[in-house]
Amino acid sequence: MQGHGRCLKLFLAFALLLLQYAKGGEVDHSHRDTNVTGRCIERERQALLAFKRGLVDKSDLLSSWGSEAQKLDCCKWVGVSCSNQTGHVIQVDLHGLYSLQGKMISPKLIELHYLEHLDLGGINFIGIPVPDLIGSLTNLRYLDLSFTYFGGKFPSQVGNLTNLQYLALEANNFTNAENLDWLPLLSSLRYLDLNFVNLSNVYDWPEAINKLPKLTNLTLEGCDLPSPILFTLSYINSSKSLASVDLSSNHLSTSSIFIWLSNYNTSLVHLDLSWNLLAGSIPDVFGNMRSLAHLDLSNNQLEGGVPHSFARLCSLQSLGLSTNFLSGQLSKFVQILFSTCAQNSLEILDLSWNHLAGSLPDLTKLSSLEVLYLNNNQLSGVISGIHFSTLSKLRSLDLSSNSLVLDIHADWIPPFQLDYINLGSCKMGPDFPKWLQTQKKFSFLDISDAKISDIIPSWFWSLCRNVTFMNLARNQIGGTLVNLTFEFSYFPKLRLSSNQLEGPIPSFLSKTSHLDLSYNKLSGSISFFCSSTAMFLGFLDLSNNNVSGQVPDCLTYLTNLVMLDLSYNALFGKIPTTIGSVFGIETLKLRSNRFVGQLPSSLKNCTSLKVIDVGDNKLSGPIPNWLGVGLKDLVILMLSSNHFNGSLPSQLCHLTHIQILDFSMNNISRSIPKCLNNLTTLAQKGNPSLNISHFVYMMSNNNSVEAEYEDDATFIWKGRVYSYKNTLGLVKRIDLSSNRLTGEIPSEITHLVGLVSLNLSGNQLTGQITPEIGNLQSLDALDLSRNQIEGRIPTSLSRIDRLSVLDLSFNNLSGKIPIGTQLQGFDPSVYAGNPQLCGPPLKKTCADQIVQIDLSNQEDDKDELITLGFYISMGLGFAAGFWGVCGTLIFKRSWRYAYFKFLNGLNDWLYVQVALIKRQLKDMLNS
Ligand SMILES: *[C@@H]1O[C@H](CO)[C@@H](O)[C@H](O)[C@H]1NC(C)=O
Ligand SMILES: *[C@@H]1O[C@H](CO)[C@@H](O)[C@H](O)[C@H]1NC(C)=O
Ligand SMILES: *[C@@H]1O[C@H](CO)[C@@H](O)[C@H](O)[C@H]1NC(C)=O
Ligand SMILES: *[C@@H]1O[C@H](CO)[C@@H](O)[C@H](O)[C@H]1NC(C)=O
Ligand SMILES: *[C@@H]1O[C@H](CO)[C@@H](O)[C@H](O)[C@H]1NC(C)=O
Ligand SMILES: CC(=O)N[C@H]1CO[C@H](CO)[C@@H](O)[C@@H]1O
Repeated sequence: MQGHGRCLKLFLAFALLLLQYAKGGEVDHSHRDTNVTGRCIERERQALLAFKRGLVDKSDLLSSWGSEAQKLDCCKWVGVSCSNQTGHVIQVDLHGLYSLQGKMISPKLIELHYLEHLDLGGINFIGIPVPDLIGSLTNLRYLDLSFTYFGGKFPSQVGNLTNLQYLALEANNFTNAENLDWLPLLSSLRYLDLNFVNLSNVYDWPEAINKLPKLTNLTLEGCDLPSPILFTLSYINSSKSLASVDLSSNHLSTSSIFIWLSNYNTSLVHLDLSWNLLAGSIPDVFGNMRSLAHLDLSNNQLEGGVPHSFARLCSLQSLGLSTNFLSGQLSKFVQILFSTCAQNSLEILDLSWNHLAGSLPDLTKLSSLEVLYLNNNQLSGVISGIHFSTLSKLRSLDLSSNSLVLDIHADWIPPFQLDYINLGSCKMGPDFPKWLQTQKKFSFLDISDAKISDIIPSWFWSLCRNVTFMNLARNQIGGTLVNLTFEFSYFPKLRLSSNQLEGPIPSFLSKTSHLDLSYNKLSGSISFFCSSTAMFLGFLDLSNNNVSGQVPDCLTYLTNLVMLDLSYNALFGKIPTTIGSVFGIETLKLRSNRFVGQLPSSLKNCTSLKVIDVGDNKLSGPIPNWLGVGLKDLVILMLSSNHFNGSLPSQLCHLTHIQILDFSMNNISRSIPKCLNNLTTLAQKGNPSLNISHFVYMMSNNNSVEAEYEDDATFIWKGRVYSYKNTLGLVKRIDLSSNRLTGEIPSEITHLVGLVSLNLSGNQLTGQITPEIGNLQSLDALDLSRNQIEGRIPTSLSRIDRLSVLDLSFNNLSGKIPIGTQLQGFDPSVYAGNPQLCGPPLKKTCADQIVQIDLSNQEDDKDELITLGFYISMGLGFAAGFWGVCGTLIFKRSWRYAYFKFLNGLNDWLYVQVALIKRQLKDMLNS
């Protein structure tokens, strides 16, 4: 939720624009006097026509602008208004005609000298600069160029428009404004919107604003505003009229901003400082803003509690303090806020995502409260119906992610009708909450993780007709999902995962946009989505159930599906060819079923696929070439534990985004392709994003909304089954183990410096381990066991500091195990089955008994982690014995690398001894 608010805001704005456009893109011109004819002045008509020629009007929105006889009166043209006295064009308002594009602005526009109102908001001028002539239209009182995507230099010529009262330049693509020196010239300005104009170099912006005596509304969202410098804060001449100030999404960090704002103590009504870097405690300054009705300080780094001065805010209607580091008892907050006057005015209180503790205090005085968000704090205690007894206006309630218990009498009749109910993680079981039956209007319901172990009552579903989101996950809700004959009004997002639901999946669930039924006991076939109502299904997770039968060949209905997970069920038969019609699919998981046959070739149409996991089935045939040709976006490809045969096609090397390639436990033969160095993601260290996330388009409330989901992947890692989600982006692995691969390990594999795990065990590989193996510096696990690899273990292997799992057993390796590193720290079994290997940690000594002591530091990169603290910790570690060392390493993971680096540097015989003792200790502990 955190951090998405802003995207949501932008998205909603965009959706609204679209909606307006969809409604015909018509502007309201009802105020225009349509009866007066023949007033249009020819020179101005020609200027307007020239202006039109500078636009691209594909949808013919300006069809009324023409030279034909019946169109002579330009005062009747769409968006044009003339003065009813002089006949001059005084207004051109094309706001909201979003399909218009601008190529240029005709210089003839200058003829519209009497123009007072120019609104081109939303016309895309694709980066051309604002022409200078704008500065000549000096009668302009209203200029709106927001969302016009003009580029070039900031148009400071608007400073010539001294009559301007309204100026909006939001969302253009100007280069940084160098100064606001032009601004004080606009002495009549009341409304100024420079949202998303880069003002990062304008340190004196508060001074420029102070010089506008009539300014009431100021919005500078996302301008990269620097904090004001104290000496630029002048109190003289400052405007006293500012009522609404939006400085959200900037870099404001110091208290100088509060000093500046205190100029406007008496006038401020609306103040938004959200998404800045404000730190420390909340200052007293707001308490002096007597008219303040809306205050938003959310998404900063504020600490402590609310100051006592807040008690003086008698007009406060909404207070947003979400996502800060506020702490203390919630009751203290409530006491201060509502001790006096605000208790009657406050409608919206958002204290979510802080560190507030204590129990829910008495809220009954807040009788005007409509929205209460206390989620994601550290609240505890028991809530009863009495807490809400007077809150008859409440419509949004979020208490989720605390440690609250809802102890509500079964007969409780709440005084409110909620629209938004989020009580996730509030314990309210074991019975299904009966009071929900009184709530007839909710569109959002989350009672996940609530310790409900009951059956969904029959009255429940009919209340859900209009939901857009419903989450009952992680309870013990049982029973069958009855096949109701109703349809959802919208296409809701439903999460019912991790419950005890049984029986077949009813067809009314097909009219959803997101359906998660994973981890239940559902059975029967999955034909419920064979219906045209499934067309908006974007996310479908049925994994870990008991559904069986064949996948019906009607995937053609799932035209918007992005994610399909049918893993861990009892499905069988072939993967239907209609999968090829799910063009937008990005994640396909069919793991652990009993699918047979080949991968359908229609899958190559699904060019958006990023994740394919069909592991643990009975699929057969060759690994198709088209995987590498058509599915270029693949990040994860898991075909393990099937019956695939043939060779590894060299086309796989085209998968430049691939991170996980798992073909283990098949019958793949021939050699490993040499072109592996083309797998560019694996050939890079690290990863810019930790997770692999996808956006799903969803329908809700007749609007489209995007939702996000993150991929996870489960596989065997160091001998255990692991699931990765939040850090999946860091997992880079190749697993070709347990096949019939032959030939040498291509040396190109050492280009894959991002690899974290490489498993080639259980094949028939020959040749030597390439001496460059040490290039794989990210490697955490290397398994080459059960092959026919010969020669010495390259010394470079000993320089992979992170290596924590190694298996070289059952090959034909020979010679001495390189000394001076953690290679001696591994259990001897990792070298077993190589009769000609010798040296520690093996008991077998080598023929040449001379132990080389190399004290030179091979690592030329210095490492700050090897600090005094590290040595001390090491010392303590050794003092405390083996577990002390381990404790240190487990405690601070980054130190583990430092530790191994340190040992590499040390690189002497002594260490070998220590390693041996350590291993013996370990053996002792294990036995
Ligand atoms: C003409 O303009 C005046 C002032 O702008 C306005 O009061 C009047 O209603 C207008 N007349 C018509 C017929 O629109
Ligand atoms: C702006 O005003 C100044 C001074 O009146 C004038 O010299 C300049 O030409 C004007 N610029 C534009 C673009 O009209
Ligand atoms: C904005 O300008 C930059 C640099 O001039 C350009 O790369 C970018 O594509 C422009 N964006 C839009 C939306 O025009
Ligand atoms: C200016 O701010 C006031 C106070 O917040 C608000 O009521 C008004 O709608 C704003 N005006 C515009 C044009 O946005
Ligand atoms: C669903 O919405 C419709 C239309 O807004 C309304 O008439 C109906 O009462 C609502 N039903 C429920 C259960 O909320
Ligand atoms: C007085 C006059 O011209 N009235 C006209 C105003 O416009 C409407 C609709 O265009 C006509 O129906 C009236 O006759």
